[in-house]
Amino acid sequence: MPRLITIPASHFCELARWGLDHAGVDFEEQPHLQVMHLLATTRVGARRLTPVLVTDAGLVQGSVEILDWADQRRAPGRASVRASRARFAELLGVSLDEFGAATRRVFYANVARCSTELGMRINAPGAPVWERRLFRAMYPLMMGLARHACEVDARTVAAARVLIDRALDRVADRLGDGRPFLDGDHLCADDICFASLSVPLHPPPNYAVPLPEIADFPASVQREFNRYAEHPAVAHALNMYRGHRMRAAVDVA
Ligand SMILES: N[C@@H](CCC(=O)N[C@@H](CS)C(=O)NCC(=O)O)C(=O)O
Repeated sequence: MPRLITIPASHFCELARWGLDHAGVDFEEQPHLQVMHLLATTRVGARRLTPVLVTDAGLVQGSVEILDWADQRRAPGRASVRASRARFAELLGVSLDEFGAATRRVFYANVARCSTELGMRINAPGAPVWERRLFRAMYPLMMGLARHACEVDARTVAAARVLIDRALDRVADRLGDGRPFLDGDHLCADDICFASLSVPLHPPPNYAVPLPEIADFPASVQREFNRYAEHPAVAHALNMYRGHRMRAAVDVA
């Protein structure tokens, strides 16, 4: 069975996970905490970043690449969703990676406002016990390294918020004619990509990894979630989760 190496809190990993679930492809998820994921990715000969799918025929690396890999192997009766980075970039006005990096900066800015306990509940579900213990013991250092890797500072977070607002407005324009999906009448890869990469803007329902309740976050983070949830583009992302996320729950024992 293919193994999906993930950082459970990562929205790029969620995109790959959703692609596999949507296609009805069985897989086993191997969640790791940030920084410690490097042991898992280098062990299989992958580059640094997750998600990595380990298959009998070799590695598939990259969220969209895994979604497409799964689409080519989809179970009977599952609808095809082929991703196109170019089409997504045209929709958002920025590339998929730029949008994902921007929402990830907001994620890290929000997690920095949370207690260590809450941060562990957000970041650690499913990770091996030894990783959780070590990460918890060195939490400020680990989160600092993760923020450094993602170039998170006041300037980049402010720029990310501007980029996100512009991209959301473009998505809302596309949805302005009342269409239920970004492509028209059917769920398409853009809906999955957009909804996955928007997860940091507002925790969605029906998520594969257990997330804290909104009420558990600090008030300032809740305010930001609420502001985003009012945007029609984020409302669309949440609707995609509500109606179309066929999830395989991550084993968080
Ligand atoms: N273009 C990649 C981006 C993947 C990516 O940025 N992954 C992040 C998690 S959100 C990661 O593994 N970061 C670990 C690191 O920077 O060492 C994709 O689409 O999968």
